[in-house]
Amino acid sequence: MTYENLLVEVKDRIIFLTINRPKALNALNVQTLTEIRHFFSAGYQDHDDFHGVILTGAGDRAFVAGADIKEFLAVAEDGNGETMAQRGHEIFFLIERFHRPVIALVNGFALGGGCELAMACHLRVATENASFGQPEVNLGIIPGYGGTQRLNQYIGKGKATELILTGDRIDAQEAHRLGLVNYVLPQEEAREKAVELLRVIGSKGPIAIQQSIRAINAYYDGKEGYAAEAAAFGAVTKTEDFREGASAFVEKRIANFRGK
Ligand code: CO8
Repeated sequence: MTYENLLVEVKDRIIFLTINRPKALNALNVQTLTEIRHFFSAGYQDHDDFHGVILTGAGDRAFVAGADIKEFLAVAEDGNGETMAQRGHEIFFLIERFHRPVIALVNGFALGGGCELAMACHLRVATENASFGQPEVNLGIIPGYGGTQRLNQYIGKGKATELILTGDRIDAQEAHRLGLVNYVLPQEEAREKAVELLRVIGSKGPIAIQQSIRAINAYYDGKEGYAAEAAAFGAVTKTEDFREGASAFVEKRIANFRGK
């Protein structure tokens, strides 16, 4: 498969995977998600000769600013919000269950689906300008790519609930304090840190690494929460509030929600 929106660069046994839609702040459209799915399933699944993957966003403003709001407004109007969320879950599970460590190098906005993507990775290294949040409620929807499940895992139910219900954004230092990211560093040092982490991990027994990932994930493997999230996402995408919220974003105005 030829990638339109992903750049793949292999250097010293490390794969740099860059989401390359900087004009849309690397928002995840269907094409990009299809390519991510391909990379983590067909692309490199059977290769063992690399230490791991560093996943980042092109440019210096965003890791990923979320699902592509302009596109999913159209797609969700077909009435398949639940299926869209389920498809997203499957792709993010591929990352979480990948046989080599995947490090999110969060170099700017990690919002909505972008925060969820970073959380599906095994480790997160943030640059000082990074920010995180689940702003879906501003659009009249909820996190749909696992955010209601994974944010709890990293920062606990209380703070996760606050962030999801307010849609507030936090900066990299706060994300570090809460345990959402492993390191916060200036831009160049952040990249070096991610490389160094993969080199250290790459020097260990690959089977031990793979089995560690499998065992860590096993604790969090409950399917019910993800199914509930997909069903809830399907429900909210049927509301007028969702159309209002997403249209307000596209039209660059404040949404007027009416609870319908
Ligand atoms: N989708 C599509 N386009 C986007 C997105 C996005 N998520 N984010 C930014 N863009 C576009 C803008 O529309 C703009 O395009 P244009 O130049 O054509 O107007 C360009 O990127 C630059 O953005 P801004 O002009 O808005 O830049 P600012 O610096 O003023 O603001 C922000 C940066 C704060 C990041 C702002 O762009 C923003 O708030 N973006 C949206 C963030 C957001 O709400 N993310 C969550 C999206 S919903 C989601 O992720 C749900 C996930 C689960 C889905 C499950 C099933 C589908």
